[in-house]
Amino acid sequence: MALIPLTAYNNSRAMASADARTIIFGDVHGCLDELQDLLRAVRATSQDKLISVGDLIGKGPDSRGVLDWAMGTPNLRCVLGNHERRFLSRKRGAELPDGKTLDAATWIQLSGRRARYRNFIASWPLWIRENDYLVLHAGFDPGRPLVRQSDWDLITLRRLAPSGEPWYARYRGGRLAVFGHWSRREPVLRQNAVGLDTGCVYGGRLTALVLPERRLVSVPARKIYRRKDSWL
Ligand SMILES: [Mn+2]
Repeated sequence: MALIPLTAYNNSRAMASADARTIIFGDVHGCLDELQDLLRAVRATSQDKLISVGDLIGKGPDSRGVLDWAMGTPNLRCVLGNHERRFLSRKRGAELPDGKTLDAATWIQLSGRRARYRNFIASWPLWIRENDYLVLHAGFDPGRPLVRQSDWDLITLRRLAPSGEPWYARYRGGRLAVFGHWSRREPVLRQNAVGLDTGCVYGGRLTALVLPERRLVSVPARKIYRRKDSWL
């Protein structure tokens, strides 16, 4: 499949455009410094539409700061990630299908304002669909419409059973699907799908897709916040 004609990792050419832009960014995981670096690199303004692919929180150094920023940013929309789902479920007897819960350090970072954060996150949708793009956290089975996907797949799916293929390899839709969740050293770039999780919390990069020009912008992690033994 042909690649999208993107100018990858070109941070120096951020264009000041009078037209409304949509800036979709990858999994932040509490990396507030890098999020601010990224917003500077794309020269984000209050006129831009900002969209998070989810997993603003979890694993990283400052999930509280990221959520406070999000709550104070009216031009931001977010889809739900599995780490937000863990946060919403973190109470006795509310185990998720993967048996995982929000990491203890993040839970502590959010102390004192958890009810406010919970109310905020509870309003996030599982996907955002516009004419030209679809944003979701992880993936879906392209053989079924979005409304017939399980919530769990939308926030965790990477590969299709039984083939084991990445879900986006089967996606034939014309609408650009933008997702996160599957961290890789390089973004997934396909004609109709872009994966933005470039593993910032693992010492990789935080990456955004700027629409309509389909330009990628990324900034490096300032440090390795979480070790990961192997990643693609
Ligand atoms: Mn995730």
